[in-house]
Amino acid sequence: MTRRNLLGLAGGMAAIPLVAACQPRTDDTSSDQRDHGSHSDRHGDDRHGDDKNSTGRLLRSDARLPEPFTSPLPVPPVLRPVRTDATTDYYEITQRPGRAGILPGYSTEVWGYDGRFPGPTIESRSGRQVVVRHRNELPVPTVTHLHGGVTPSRYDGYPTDVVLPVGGRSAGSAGAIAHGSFDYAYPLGQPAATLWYHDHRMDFTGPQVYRGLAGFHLVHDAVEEALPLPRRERDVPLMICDRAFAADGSFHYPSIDSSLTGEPGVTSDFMKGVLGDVILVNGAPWPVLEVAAVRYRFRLLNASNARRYQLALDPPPPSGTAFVQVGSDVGLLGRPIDHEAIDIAPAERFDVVVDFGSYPVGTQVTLVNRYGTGSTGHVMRFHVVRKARDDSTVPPRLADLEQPSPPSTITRRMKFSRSGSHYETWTINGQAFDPNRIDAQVSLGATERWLITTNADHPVHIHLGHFQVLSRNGGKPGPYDAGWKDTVDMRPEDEVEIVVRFNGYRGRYVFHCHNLEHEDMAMMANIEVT
Ligand SMILES: [Cu+2]
Repeated sequence: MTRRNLLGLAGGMAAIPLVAACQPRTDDTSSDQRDHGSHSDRHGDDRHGDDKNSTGRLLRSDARLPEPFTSPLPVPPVLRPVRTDATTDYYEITQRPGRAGILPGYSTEVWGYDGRFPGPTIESRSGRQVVVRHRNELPVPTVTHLHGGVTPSRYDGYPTDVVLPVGGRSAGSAGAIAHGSFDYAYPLGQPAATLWYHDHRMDFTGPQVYRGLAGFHLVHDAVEEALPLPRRERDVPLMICDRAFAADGSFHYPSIDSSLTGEPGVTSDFMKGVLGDVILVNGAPWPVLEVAAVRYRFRLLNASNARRYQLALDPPPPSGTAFVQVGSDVGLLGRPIDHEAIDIAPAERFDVVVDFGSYPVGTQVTLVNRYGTGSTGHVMRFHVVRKARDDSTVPPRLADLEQPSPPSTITRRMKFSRSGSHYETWTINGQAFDPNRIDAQVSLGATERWLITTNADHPVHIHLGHFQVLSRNGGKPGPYDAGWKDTVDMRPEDEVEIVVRFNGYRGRYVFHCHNLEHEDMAMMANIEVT
């Protein structure tokens, strides 16, 4: 019997209505149970007060948690290249354990890029190649994926293409194995965008990202630089994620084997996803940022394993809209879009401008999460401390957005659901991930029309292929679907039609759910570009 079957018999039980009535109550969200034909197992109340807008289960911290809005917002340092030549910038990152003072009075071990969480930010220029030598000084194999990158297959971070720890022995991985370090080469022939890099190790992505393996990679280009958007210290990346902390201040995660060297996966009660009760921004709990009463550009990234957020400002600005969106996952929008609030699913990015100019000096503006309650209902705070000169604006036109012409018929259908004889695992079209099976054969340069359906909250992420949403549930795209994307937020029972283009490179790539617990439980499939 395989691990997934074992997990299934335990974890799948709750999905069978007759049995579920006898199960102990949990604070699982109920949303993904609709497709099992009965509502009798839905939990009417929620003892732990978490939201119904994420598929997952709340894990409570045992550590003493600080008052919110007491830590200053950290901004990850920008990494300097070790050398550059006419075409390429070369970087070196060592993945290693480090210590971080995340909660006051505690020291937390992180597994970080250069021992930091978040990792250092890489800033690069469209059209200039970047080579990052990743050295692995962690006790486990790792794989690094540049999320949103148009990258040759060998460097894309395929889940079995592991980098073994320095001095480590091969554990029989099925992929390409590097010993101690590997040079990831990124051509970056793509427009300005907020990309991010994170671990992608087969079966262990959830716990390895949770321990800290995530960082920003910003791409700039001439189109972006010609725009009068806020710059420098007024262009701030915000990595939002939730965590739980054990009594000793360590990250608390329900791994079956916390060494991450043996049995993969989480305990069966967390197979829907792990939700923490502490919201971190750039690694600090509910931080505060002092701002001038001017415009700021915030690159919002949801780096959570499973949590969705609805972000809003409290109080809302006295005039104007809270957020003016200027970019989506993989580039600038054609025109800005006003949002009073933003729904953001795991792995999505929203590049937004917030104008603090209409708030009186002295105002405390809280970035709230309307989908959370209690400790998860707020994210961070902006303190408007002074007036300042503001030369920035958001112009009515941002970039020339290509509108791909989709084929007239659906070329592929992808159903993301929990399935198997006892709903034992997360699958795509009923199948668990198999590195040896090609699920979609695509011609290089092809434009395809995909119809994606879901039974729970599944943020669907495609490697290599960027896409636009054509329709949502038979109607127009949703308010958060604009622009070129690599991840689409799908709610239970959603049906989303996309047009996706596979440009750049031949080879094998994955697409998967970016709820990392679902991904680790095999909700992933292969694309082969030929
Ligand atoms: Cu999922």
